[in-house]
Amino acid sequence: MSIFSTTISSWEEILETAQQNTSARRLKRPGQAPSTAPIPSSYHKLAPNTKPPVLLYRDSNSWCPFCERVWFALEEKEIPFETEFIDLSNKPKWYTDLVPTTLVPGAYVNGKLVYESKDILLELEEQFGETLLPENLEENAIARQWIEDVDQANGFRDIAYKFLRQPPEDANELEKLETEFETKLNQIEQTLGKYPGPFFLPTFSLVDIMYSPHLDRLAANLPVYRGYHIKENPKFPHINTWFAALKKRPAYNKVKSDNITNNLLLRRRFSVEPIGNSLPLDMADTEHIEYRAEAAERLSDNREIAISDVLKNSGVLSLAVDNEVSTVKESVDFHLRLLADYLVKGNSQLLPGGRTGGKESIDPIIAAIGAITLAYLRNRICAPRDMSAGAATALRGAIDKVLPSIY
Ligand SMILES: N[C@@H](CCC(=O)N[C@@H](CS)C(=O)NCC(=O)O)C(=O)O
Repeated sequence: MSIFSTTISSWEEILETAQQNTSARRLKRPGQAPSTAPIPSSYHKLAPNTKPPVLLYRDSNSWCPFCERVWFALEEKEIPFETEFIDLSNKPKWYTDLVPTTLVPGAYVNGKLVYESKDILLELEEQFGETLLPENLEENAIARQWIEDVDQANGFRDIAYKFLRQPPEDANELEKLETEFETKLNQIEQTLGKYPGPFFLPTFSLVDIMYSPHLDRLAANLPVYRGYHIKENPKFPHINTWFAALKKRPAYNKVKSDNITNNLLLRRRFSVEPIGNSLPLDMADTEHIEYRAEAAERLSDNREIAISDVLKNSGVLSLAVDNEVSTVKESVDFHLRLLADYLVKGNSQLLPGGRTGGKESIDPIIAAIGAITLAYLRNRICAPRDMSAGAATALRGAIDKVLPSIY
């Protein structure tokens, strides 16, 4: 019996159920990479046929921590914006002519060109009200000083990334870097303890936004690449309370990356070798219906792109018998649909019994195509480029359940 006889919903049915369970939507970008762009949560505030007040130039893979700061602030301040993606491996001349540093992020804020993440953040405060700076004058001055310090004066970022990316052969050097890094991290821990509440200042501010993309990446990567833990480390209670408070902010959950994306990126982009396993998935996110629905919505709504990407890049076509591409395509389609259906239905979706699952066992080539498709997708998905971090975690968690049922 063929696996295709397993009853699963149509793409249209899955999309409909998914959209009932999440408000997350993306803009399609036909023929372009990335194939979708986020829609700002504040878009509804924009009068019809008006341009958003901000145009953000950011990296096409959404990996850049500096761009993440700006996106975070735009979401917090509920400023509608448009995104233009810049391919950093092949920056267009118009962009390098426009922006003196040639780096992303860059932005037009009500027609004014601004670059350098810190300066864009301050410009947004200037033009849209100081909602992310304290009202109290003394605290306001401290915030501005700390914002200046994050990237330069306190040296935290340089040491942190050196520690993370240093080739591990030289054990002494690595130990020295770890000590220097911990000293810097301790300073952040002390700074977070200066005011009551979980944030750097009495209220959430640009200082939190300046630190979050970097501390997030370090907390995801250091355990895997250096065996060093920031999260759940009793040495850093304030930093851990700060992470927990960030996780409650909708804007943060929209713009952040997930641990696996961060882990894969470090290896691929910076060729750092892991010394341990990837961090376990956040199980709460894998069960969250809103995240599961978002992942299913993305997969269903963007299925043509997903299927052609799997066919082109995963190696499945090598399993085509007599060059019969349509059977491979059908199998890729089927397994993605099985996954999307499982995401919206959860454990009530009856999964196939696997290659050795008795009478209903699957044709081994079909099962192999399914296994490749899902294993490829697990590492291909990149948050927040393709979906939110929570949805990416739910998707990877669902793949971990579906994969063993087919192969
Ligand atoms: N100080 C800058 C740093 C920006 C930056 O380093 N951007 C990187 C991406 S993460 C970039 O544009 N790299 C492209 C290049 O170096 O050509 C800021 O805060 O905006």
